[in-house]
Amino acid sequence: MLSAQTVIYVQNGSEDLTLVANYLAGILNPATGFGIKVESVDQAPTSGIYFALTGNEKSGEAYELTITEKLISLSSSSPAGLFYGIQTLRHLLPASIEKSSVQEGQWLIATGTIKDSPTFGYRGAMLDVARHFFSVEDVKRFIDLISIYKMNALHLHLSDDQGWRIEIKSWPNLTVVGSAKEVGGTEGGFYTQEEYKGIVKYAQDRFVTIVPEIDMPGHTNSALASYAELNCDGKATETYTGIDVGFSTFCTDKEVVYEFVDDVVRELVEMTPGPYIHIGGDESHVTAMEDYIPFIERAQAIVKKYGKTVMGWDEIAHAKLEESSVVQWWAKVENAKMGVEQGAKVLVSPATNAYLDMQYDSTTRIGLHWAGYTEVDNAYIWDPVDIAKGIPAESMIGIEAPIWTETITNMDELEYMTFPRLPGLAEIGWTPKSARDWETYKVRLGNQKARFEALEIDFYASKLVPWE
Ligand code: TNX
Repeated sequence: MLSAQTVIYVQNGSEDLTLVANYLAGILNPATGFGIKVESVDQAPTSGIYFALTGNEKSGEAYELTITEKLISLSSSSPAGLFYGIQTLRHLLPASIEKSSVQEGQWLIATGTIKDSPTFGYRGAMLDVARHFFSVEDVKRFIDLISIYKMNALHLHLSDDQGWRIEIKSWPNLTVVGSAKEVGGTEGGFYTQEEYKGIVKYAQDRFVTIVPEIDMPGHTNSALASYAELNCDGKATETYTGIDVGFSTFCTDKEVVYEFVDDVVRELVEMTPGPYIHIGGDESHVTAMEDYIPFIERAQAIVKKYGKTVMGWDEIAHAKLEESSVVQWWAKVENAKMGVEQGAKVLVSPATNAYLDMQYDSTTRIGLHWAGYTEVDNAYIWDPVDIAKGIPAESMIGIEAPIWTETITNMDELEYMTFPRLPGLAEIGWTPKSARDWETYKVRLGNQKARFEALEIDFYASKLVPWE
């Protein structure tokens, strides 16, 4: 039981441990009102909460949590593992722990031992901030929400036909013209580089890697409207606030296009501690294949030159890929296979099961349904290896759940589409197939209701789930 006397002890004053211990204190203190503190010890204490690092590897997301009547002991070979152990501890506490003001109650925790580790190293969500812009505060809240379910990557779709959302100092019109509007013609927005670095840091403190995406050579109208020279006819396009796709393209024969890509990638890389730069590559319907392929290959070479790994939507597999490159399967599994045959890796995001912008059913007021309706069970009852027939688990880095925002205009709508599907998708990334079962999962999900409410998450109360 937590009490006003509870202390979080960290082994030998380790800085890494202190950071995660402070994060736990930040979760426990608002609702308990205890003012739990972090202290350093050189030996395991007999009571309280104790964090220890075992071994010296900094990677490795496994953790062990042992709870006895007096002591909660959490160990891992890495701070990330401790962070996931904290999330588990959080779920073992009453849901009211999530409230931001002091709550009555006994903070009881069941005793026992949990040894836990993830199936996939990449467990992500994607947020489209181009169709509708989401503020820095919104993105931070989204990071907090995905990290409760042990996701560790947030892919930000930073540019599309309707908006350019990241400051690029060498091409300033991008954020003068290109970011002004969003779908529907309302005011858009962008992140300054300082703001973006703040997002990256916030994510890093929660062991979430930000994967920035600049979508090209299609989905580029916001850039084409900002700079005339990126167009074949040398004329800037009109800005666009509709929701069609596949009508724009860079002029792939022009050298200035590659100077542009080089500058954008260089500036992005300077703000990106994570390994990936996502180059988009989807739905370039007005780029001829003989132009598309060399474009992707040059963009890939630019990303490589700056020391990063390419990620791209599955169409990029038509080009010659580096073995390190990652093909994000969303539409055609044959494309993903073509990537694997070249030695590339696959990120699994089938639109039919993993897209959070798909409507739950025909009565859902927001969202799309081009890939079908995705009820809560459909988002849970699938397995990456089974669904991507012919692609071995070794070629998969993990799974990602994208949310596209053509119809999603604010945080409430975003949460409504994300919850309660995201916890199930996160579980597919974390838990082996043998331990996943809808009948027991739906009960566990139903128990999350109080937690969603305490966190003020707007969620879809699907009839398939026995909400407690
Ligand atoms: C297809 S998924 C797209 C996006 C849309 C999305 C809507 C992908 C790589 N391309 O441009 O926003 O469908 O669900």
